[in-house]
Amino acid sequence: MLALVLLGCTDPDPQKGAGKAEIPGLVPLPALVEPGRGAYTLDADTTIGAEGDALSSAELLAEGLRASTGLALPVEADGDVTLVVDPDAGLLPEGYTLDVDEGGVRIVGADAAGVFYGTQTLRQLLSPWALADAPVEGTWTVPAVYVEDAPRFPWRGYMLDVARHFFTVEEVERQIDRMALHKLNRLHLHLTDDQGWRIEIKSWPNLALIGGSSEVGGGPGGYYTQEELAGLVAYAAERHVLLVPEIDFPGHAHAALASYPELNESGVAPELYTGTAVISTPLWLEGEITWEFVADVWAEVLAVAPSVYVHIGGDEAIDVDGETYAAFVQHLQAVVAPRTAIGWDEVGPAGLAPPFVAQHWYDADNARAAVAGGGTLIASPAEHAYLDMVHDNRAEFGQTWAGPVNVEAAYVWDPAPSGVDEADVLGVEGALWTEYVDDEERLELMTWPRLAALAEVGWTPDEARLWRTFGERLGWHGARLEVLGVGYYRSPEIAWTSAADVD
Ligand code: TNX
Repeated sequence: MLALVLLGCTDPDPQKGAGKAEIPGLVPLPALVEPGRGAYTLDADTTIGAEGDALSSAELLAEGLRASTGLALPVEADGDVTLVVDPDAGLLPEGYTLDVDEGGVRIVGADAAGVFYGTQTLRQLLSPWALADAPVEGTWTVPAVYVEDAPRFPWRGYMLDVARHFFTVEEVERQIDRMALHKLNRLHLHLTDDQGWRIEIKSWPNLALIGGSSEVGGGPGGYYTQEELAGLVAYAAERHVLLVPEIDFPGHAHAALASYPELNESGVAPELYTGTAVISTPLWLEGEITWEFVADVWAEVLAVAPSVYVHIGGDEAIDVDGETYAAFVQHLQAVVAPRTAIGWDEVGPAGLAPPFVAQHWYDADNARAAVAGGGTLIASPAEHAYLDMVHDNRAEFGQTWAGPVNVEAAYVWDPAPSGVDEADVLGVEGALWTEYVDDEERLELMTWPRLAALAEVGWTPDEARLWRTFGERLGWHGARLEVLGVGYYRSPEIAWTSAADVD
């Protein structure tokens, strides 16, 4: 059934038809969108119905819509907007159906995540102003439609490098909210690097106190207490986002070495590093203390972040010979077991035991080696998925080594590198490295709208994706980002709709 209707989605104008409701541009595009006739309008009497596993999505939906519409929208067992989890509805994992007619809205999810994604589609079917965080005048009409939807990939991620520049809990929470609207479900926090250590480790307190005391450019840096990180884990989980912590070893360890003299072969701690160039100081792998240190760090991180997947780093271990590197990343895999280890693509040929995941960023040979060794892939090829690359040649800052990466480059690509089956690809992740991203304004400018393009690569069936129609939908989506207060890059490729021009 799904496959049949998908064909309909390649029609350049699937959403138009005589007498049919006009459907606003949805991002990411659902697998199937069939416009109906008429509409349902939220009003003072509208109730939201949900029980059990659907309840938390109902509360979040109601909370958001109350803020913008000023309507009461009580959550009750039965409602005009009904949310139901039904594992027997024949839906794929994270999938949902959404049915709107003049009598109301019904969302059925395969699981709690499916219901949540149904509510995200519902938010996009309303006026962009429904996303406002304070009451606005508006018509809260939902066009009649039938949506049947499920993601292409289970991994739809965003990596934020909080090590080169630190971002506060509130700043990270705002990005989680935005991820959720785009049906993204993995927040990968790059917690350590040469320029900073951002997570409190109680058995090695100087990591945060010294290693967390600065950042690129010499600013004050910062770190998350374990309690704060646990709070972020919970905040993300409520929005069906899994927080995946990365502790990057054995390279990129300068901040750790600067925090403890005894972690250095010389017995002397180097100065903190605040430059933008990648230096990738490696751990002292011959030192017994290093192995104790690594075990202590991971024991505490694993206790705070319950994710099935954790990221062991493994990139750019310049100056570490291949054999030593392989033995060490294999050791890291054992340290984090039974969690599934993810490493940057250099772990591909390093003999990790399946199951493991390689995050492909640079070298497709490494990615192929990972798959040959029984691993799966997260696709983050720099020329499509690196959000620190300049958008275009007008950019005033950003990396250029794999760029520019414009919206089209972020949208038009295949997550499976040549020679790899899609079945071996877990999904897609946009990565924001922050050497040149020192505040939230720049963070948003680099992340959006490209992360919206990547979200669609990760969610929408490939047969239903078309660059031209995506551009049109994204133009409309710009009004949503604007209402949310996202300072996104006005890519010249897109005809942006201004929120002021829509009801
Ligand atoms: C490469 S990608 C790195 C990062 C830099 C980035 C800058 C990867 C695994 N390593 O350390 O921040 O390039 O674009």
